[in-house]
Amino acid sequence: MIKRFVFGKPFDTEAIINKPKQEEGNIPYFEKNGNTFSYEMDDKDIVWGLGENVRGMNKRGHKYTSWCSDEFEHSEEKQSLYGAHNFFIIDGKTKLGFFVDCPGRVDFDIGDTEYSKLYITIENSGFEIYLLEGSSVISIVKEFRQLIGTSYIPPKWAFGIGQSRWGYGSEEDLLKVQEGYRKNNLPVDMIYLDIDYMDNFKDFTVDSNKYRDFKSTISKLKEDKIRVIPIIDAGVKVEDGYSVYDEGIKNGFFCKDKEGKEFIVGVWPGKSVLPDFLNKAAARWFGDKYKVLTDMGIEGFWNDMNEPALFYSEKNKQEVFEHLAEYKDTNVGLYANFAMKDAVNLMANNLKDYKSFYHETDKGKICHADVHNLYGYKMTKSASDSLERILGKEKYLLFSRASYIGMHRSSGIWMGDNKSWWSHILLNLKMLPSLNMCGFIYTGADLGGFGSDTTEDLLLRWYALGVFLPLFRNHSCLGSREQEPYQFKAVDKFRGLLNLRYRLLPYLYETFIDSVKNNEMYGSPLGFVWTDDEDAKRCEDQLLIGDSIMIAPVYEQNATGRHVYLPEEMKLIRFKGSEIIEEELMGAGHNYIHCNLDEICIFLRKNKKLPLAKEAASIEDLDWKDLTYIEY
Ligand code: MIG
Repeated sequence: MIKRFVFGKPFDTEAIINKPKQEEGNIPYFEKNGNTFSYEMDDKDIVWGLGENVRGMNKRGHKYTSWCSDEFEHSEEKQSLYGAHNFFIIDGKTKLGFFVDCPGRVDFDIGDTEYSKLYITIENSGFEIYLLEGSSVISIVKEFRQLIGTSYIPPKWAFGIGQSRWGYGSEEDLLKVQEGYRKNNLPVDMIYLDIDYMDNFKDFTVDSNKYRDFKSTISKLKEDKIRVIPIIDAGVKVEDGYSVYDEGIKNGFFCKDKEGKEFIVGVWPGKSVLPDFLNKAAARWFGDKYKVLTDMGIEGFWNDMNEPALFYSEKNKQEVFEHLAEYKDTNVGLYANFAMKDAVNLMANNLKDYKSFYHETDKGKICHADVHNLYGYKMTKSASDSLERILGKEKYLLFSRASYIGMHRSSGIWMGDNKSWWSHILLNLKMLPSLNMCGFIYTGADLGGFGSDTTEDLLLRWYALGVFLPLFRNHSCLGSREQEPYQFKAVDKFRGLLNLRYRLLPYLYETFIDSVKNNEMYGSPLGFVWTDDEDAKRCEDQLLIGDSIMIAPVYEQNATGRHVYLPEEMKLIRFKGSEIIEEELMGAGHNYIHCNLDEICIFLRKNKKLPLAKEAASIEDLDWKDLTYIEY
């Protein structure tokens, strides 16, 4: 049962494709006080959802804010990451799904202020609320997913291994990665280009000092079955003579300030302007630019900095410097010291800036802050529309950093700037089901960690989770330790895990397609399946992948195994690299499982079978039909 309530005059986000008729009256179960809705939770209620966020699968005990943010430190106290995914499910005696469809800021206080109280506060005056009732969590997920429409399916090769690093810019860099993989007999399907390939960080340009002939480099790699996936940033460099800038100015396609002048911000190239993706003509124009690169053989992209992330705005920067000048000849004590630092740090992604520029929409001029959470979605939609026209449906790879529900229909997301921290293996595992609930199925994390220096053992353990994620990509930050698998002594161990990825792909791909087509979970908390098992419901470090297997990756450094909870009898399949070395039936209950750095333990459910392919050097080499089956 889905009920739709409308308040004020909402801006149509296009998150929902099948809108039920509008209800009159109050929202059942919830109390309304202004724009705050509250709900009384039972002690045992679990709250699942909210997509991309820190902390647990059970979101209870913290505050979250939907406000797409360039947040490079995913620590426990954070309340917002890059996505705005306003959907959650209360799982108790009463089971309720709740979705706030609103492109502005929304706050969720889930038992933080008061353990038994859930508060939702919406800043905009116009919004829609969907209340979903069902007999089980999974039935509510399915209802919701039907409401928001079918998720994106990338081409098959997008399920292969991807290697990325901020810093690869030149042809030499690409060829070095290719050689690193091929010489070490490591399978690979994609190499990513970060901002370094561009001429002065200008979108849709290629630095001619780094490539003799970009197109032929791309086709050379393609002959080796490797696709090159470049990044595109939201900000456009201010530079006369740069066609993207010139055309955008001529047509009025960039966001403007109150006075109607282009709003100038600072991003990679320094002074930049923001394409107005909420203006249909501007979006279409920007989307068409991707053709510059598809014409050179590119078939996939990642969209970045589209919260949009702002280093500063030109106007605010001036004010900050004036303010700082006041400290120059004064005695800077404790509070002045804080204020001085804050003045600089708060220049980035400043709310005042987000309130200072406007979009030209079908509904007239709208202040950015009121529609902030749609920017990345609409940027990525402009790209996916164009790529679908150029390459065709299911023929392009596309994922974005910022997102809103609705974007899941035409692209994926990655989980953003994690760190080479052990705790982030677990964080990324927990994010997967929350994202799946919101329709984001094609997703994955920067394996090895983006920020900080990784270690061999951390990368191996991360791969043991990554093997099961739809998007498999090793990515790291400029200046961090190089973390391609061939940089490590244990390259043989890495080879084993990478080979296992391809062996598992028939199962993983089928699971992926099934979750898209039937609105199922790809990675599911145990509590969605064993709904009356308290231990299963509280288990937050294991996942079901599809309906046949359970995974339980090791995420503690120096651990030689871990605790695993089995809600029912299962068959343990132990892989050493890509080979099975042990199969053992295990009874239900709490167990301790040993698992070496080069091993992966998969738990197969009763009456299910796991197909395994032969190893392959790339997706194109994979034989999807020549399978062996492990049965239980
Ligand atoms: O704020 O393009 O999340 O993957 O390597 C840094 C450079 C900008 C952030 C992305 C990251 C990427 C980096 N970008």
